[in-house]
Amino acid sequence: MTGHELIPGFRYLPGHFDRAAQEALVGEIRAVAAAAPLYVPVMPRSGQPMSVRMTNCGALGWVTDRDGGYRYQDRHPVTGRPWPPIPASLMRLWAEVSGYPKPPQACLVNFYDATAKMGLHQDRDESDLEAPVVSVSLGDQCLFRIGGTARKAPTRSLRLSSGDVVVLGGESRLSFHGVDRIYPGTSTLLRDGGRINLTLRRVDP
Ligand code: MD3
Ligand code: FE
Repeated sequence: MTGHELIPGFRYLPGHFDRAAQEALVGEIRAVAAAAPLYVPVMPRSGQPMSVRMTNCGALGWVTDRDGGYRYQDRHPVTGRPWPPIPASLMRLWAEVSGYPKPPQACLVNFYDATAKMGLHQDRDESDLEAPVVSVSLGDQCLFRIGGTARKAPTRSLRLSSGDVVVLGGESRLSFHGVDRIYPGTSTLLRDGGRINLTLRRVDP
């Protein structure tokens, strides 16, 4: 994406994590998913399943279901147990790149298989919209798209690779964004392929 520096508050840190750090993160996320299994989220009202599988770590997790809608809650919706803690390496990442004084409360884990995608949306279920969102990509590359704060504003596309970090602060925090496609076979990090995206979030002011 050329000109992404023109979206105020958007920072792209390509290759922030080296291969060894990516492997360590995958191990930590596998442990999270062992305690808090990936599940299929469904859209409010329609009950349509999303193509991404999800789980969380941290005090709060982002969840969605037919009747309750989009929200943060302190329990896994299937097991009813608290979410496991955010790994220390991700707490350090937040301290290094967020520029925000309070720690993250939630880390949403999205798993994409070769056919999964995520439609254009805004993230606005957090009460604290001053805090940035910090994203980490692991595994196969994806085509990420980001626009403006109006759905109809023009968008730019960026191919995100394993180890890349994106910080969405300032005006970019309320930008519409999504994942148009996964590029299968573009990374050897995950034995069975696919892509993991981690988003660190502050929920309460
Ligand atoms: C721009 N995830 O979980 S990460 C999401 O790759 C989400 O799984 C995508 O959108 C993924 O909500 C994109 C990059 C990202 C994350 C949060 C943002 C971009 C953002 C919040 C505001 C603006
Ligand atoms: Fe999002």
